[in-house]
Amino acid sequence: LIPRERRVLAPGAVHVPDWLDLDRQRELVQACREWASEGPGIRAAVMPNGGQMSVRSVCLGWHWYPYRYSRTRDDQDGSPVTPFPDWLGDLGRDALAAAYGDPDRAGGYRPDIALINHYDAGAKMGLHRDSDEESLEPVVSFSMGAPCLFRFGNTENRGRPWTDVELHSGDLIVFGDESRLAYHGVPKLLPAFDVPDIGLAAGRLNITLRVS
Ligand code: AKG
Repeated sequence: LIPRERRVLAPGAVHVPDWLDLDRQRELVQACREWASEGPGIRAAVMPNGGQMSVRSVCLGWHWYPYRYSRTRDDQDGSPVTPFPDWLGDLGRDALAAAYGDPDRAGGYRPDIALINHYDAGAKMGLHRDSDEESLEPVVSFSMGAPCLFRFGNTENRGRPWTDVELHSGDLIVFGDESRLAYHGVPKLLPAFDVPDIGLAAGRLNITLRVS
């Protein structure tokens, strides 16, 4: 077995395996289920070229759709986005402290956007940069359910160099500083052996926290 230890992928980009314990994962899955059923519900966003994303997503705080943010679900029914809960910000600060080992810096982190993505077996996310936020504060990312191949690239283009990482249920990724605008994506889900029972019947759940 390959040891799963905290690993710096690039300056400012850190992978912390197994950071969320099972109870926390279950709470998050349950919360995502509730968020996904509010208002018009979870949806696969449509790209400007008319193609539909294979990932289904729901947002808190600010609603993202290609390629901007709004306080209302403008590509759905126009209803106000679900508020970003304080407890999720607390979790984001704890995650940042764990990844960077700097509680002082983490104390000032105030995420106000959550993007929740659900991947079914065939879903993927092409390499992209998270560049629709004005803030360059770090992105905090939680993985739950089926494992995936996560590709963390460079800040210049979608090509190499990149680092491929397996993300498993409970893993944390943080990318900020020099890596904040690095290309990254999910080329594929991996076979779901040994996925813990966290109340997620199938697929993979990812939550990213960001600052607008
Ligand atoms: C995004 O939401 O921008 C992502 O890149 C998600 C990555 C993931 O699912 O791990």
